[in-house]
Amino acid sequence: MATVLHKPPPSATLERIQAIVGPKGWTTDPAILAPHLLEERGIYRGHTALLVRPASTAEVAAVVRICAETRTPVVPQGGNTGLMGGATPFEHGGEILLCLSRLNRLRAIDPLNYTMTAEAGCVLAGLQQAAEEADRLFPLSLGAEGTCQIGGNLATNAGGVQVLRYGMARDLVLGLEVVLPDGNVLEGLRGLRKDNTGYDLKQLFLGAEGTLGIVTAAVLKLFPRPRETETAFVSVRDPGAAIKLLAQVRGGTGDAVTAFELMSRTCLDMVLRHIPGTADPLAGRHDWYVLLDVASGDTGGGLREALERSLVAAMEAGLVLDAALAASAQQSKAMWRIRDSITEAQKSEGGSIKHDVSVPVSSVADFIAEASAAVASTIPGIRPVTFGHVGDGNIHFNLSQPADEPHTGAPLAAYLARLEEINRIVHDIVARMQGSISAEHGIGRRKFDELLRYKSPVEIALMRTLKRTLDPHNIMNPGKVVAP
Ligand code: FAD
Ligand code: 2HG
Ligand code: ZN
Repeated sequence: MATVLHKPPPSATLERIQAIVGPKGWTTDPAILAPHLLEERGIYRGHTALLVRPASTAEVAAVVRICAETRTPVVPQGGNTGLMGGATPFEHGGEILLCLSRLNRLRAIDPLNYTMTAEAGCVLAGLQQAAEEADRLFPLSLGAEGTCQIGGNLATNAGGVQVLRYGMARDLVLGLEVVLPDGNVLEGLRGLRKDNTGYDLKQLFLGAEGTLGIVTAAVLKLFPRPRETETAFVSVRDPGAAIKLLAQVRGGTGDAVTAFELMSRTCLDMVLRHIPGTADPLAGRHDWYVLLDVASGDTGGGLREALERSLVAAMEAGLVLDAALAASAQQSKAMWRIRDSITEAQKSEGGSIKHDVSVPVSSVADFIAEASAAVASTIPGIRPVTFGHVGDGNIHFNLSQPADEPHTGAPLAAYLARLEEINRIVHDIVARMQGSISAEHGIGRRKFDELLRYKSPVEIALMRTLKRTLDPHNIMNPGKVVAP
């Protein structure tokens, strides 16, 4: 694991930064700092001498200019929901933490251009709502949407549940404003669909996890709002049947599938056990389920019939065992609550060794079968919590500790100590299937070493060249993603 050795910045540097943002823009209060220093799953707990909250791009730029001059490393933080430890400062306390939460204005919305211009600290759910009020759709959607911020979404190139139809976060950006590691501002807030003037610079910062600059605002793509949406909770024979079902429903509904999520019975059981108010949408017990949405701009009601026809055909073909179609928006919400609660529910089931991987969609079933067998023979009783955005070939292959051992103390520590061994088994299978060891969560600190192992030397060298060129003093979120 790469650690950067630093000591807390001198007080003169901190005072200069404090003067830029004014009394409302910084804190050293341990009680306020505490949640910002703890990573989502509690895996990392960092330290900092200063949390700074600039209220404008100009303030971010002025702070970063001082950081560049004094060689003070800076960790950008959005909603702190990232799963790779990227937003948590290191334990040495030498970095300042820069939170974007006060940079939260919706600068413009242009329904005819199908765009909105939002500052980095806007909470994702708020932007979805603002788009809806303008009779438009902003399609980025994920379980953490009530807390995560658009700056964090763009910095991690977040995926979520509608990638199948609308793409990843990077596909939703037309223009970007970024504070560079020397404090200069890249002013790229253009709302153009066509702009072929050389390198697409914004793409460098999307998915860079704050290692090349601080995203301060973006021009985001909007879409027409669907007029009809149908949700189905379906039990399927096995993961292979789920993949065939996807192809069948895409074909049968005029490619109207917007979300297609697989989950195992283990996931459903954990949710039903730990999340109050959830209920199994189907009567019998099954091993595998799919939750899917189809949506269309029509209001004629034909979509539900088309979905029903596809599901009946899939039942006759033995792919689908049972299905429930949501009869109301409320029922659809209840089905989605099950899916969105898996991460939370899994927290109550002892240690978890997570893998966020992707393989070609056609290899999803083989991956699940092979990886499940491999880990079961390594740790008897290990519980694969297998779910994810299989329409994108993205599987969350999270491995919970065996049920029959204590989930605290030495047994928990012993289980988590096998992280590297289990990562190797799972990631080697992924690599053999030409997949990715991080489909959507990024690299951060957690997968820093894994990236070196699985990315080609040419790619790593190019990434390092970019890092050195843009951030020559290595002050932007050092020790995350790739070292210079
Ligand atoms: P943070 O966690 O604050 O930061 C993440 C990274 O981005 C850090 O490296 C940070 O330094 C950097 N960063 C933050 N803001 C900026 C900025 N303005 N400029 C430059 N760098 C910045 N992820 C998915 O992809 N798909 C999912 O379906 C999904 N579901 C989730 C469900 C739950 C319940 C949870 C807890 C997490 C989920 N995530 C998912 C992970 C997480 O929500 C996303 O990675 C999200 O995009 C992070 O946004 P954030 O604002 O919380 O960023
Ligand atoms: C999801 O799809 C998220 O719900 C979180 O990406 C996955 O908990 C996880 O590993
Ligand atoms: Zn996910």
